[in-house]
Amino acid sequence: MKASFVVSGSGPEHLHDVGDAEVGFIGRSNVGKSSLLNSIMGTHALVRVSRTPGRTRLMNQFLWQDQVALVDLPGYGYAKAGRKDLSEMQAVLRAYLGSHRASAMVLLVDIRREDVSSLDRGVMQVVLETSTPVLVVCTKADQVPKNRLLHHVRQIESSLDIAPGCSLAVSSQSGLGIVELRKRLLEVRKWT
Ligand SMILES: Nc1nc2c(ncn2[C@@H]2O[C@H](COP(=O)(O)OP(=O)(O)OP(=O)(O)O)[C@@H](O)[C@H]2O)c(=O)[nH]1
Ligand SMILES: [Mg+2]
Repeated sequence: MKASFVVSGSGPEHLHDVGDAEVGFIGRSNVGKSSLLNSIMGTHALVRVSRTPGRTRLMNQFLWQDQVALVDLPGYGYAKAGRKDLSEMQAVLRAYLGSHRASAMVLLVDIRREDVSSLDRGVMQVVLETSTPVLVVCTKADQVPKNRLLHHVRQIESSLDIAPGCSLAVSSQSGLGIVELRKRLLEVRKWT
């Protein structure tokens, strides 16, 4: 596995043209974006995992396998950050999508939240408006009993209005779904 940090920036104009494709990772603060990026890339500390939520303020770009650029976008919905944080995040997301850098997006939702938040639905809508392909990834799958996993996944799919079977359950802790996610990311140009 090969991975490197490329650059940090407040907007898409700071990112570099590296690899054959780019994928943006978005989700609520504390959902496990940075941990997932480390798991995908097989690194432990390349992406900083926050002890306090809401810390990733910048876009952080990584290059994985010399092929795919992965961008850790700022998290949203951290209660203490308030409304300003939300509108800032939406502006950042719109700017990122508007730059047409991303071949696709990965939207992360916590698998324990069967009914996803209106924030996640809002983000999904913004992404779909730009016709960017999106994969919904249900994080922290180690936190629900195995026999409840599918139920949670189906609930999330239904509350985001996506077809059953279109999301992927993962765990950075147990490694569940990581091999499948890597496989999909390497063929991201085929996503629809
Ligand atoms: N049980 C479990 N905990 C996880 C998993 N992934 C992340 N966490 C924990 O969730 C917390 C947040 O993880 P991060 O990866 O920093 O989340 P983030 O989405 O990058 O957060 P921000 O950058 O603050 O928006 C940390 O305490 C992680 O250890 C997982 O798969 N399972
Ligand atoms: Mg983070």
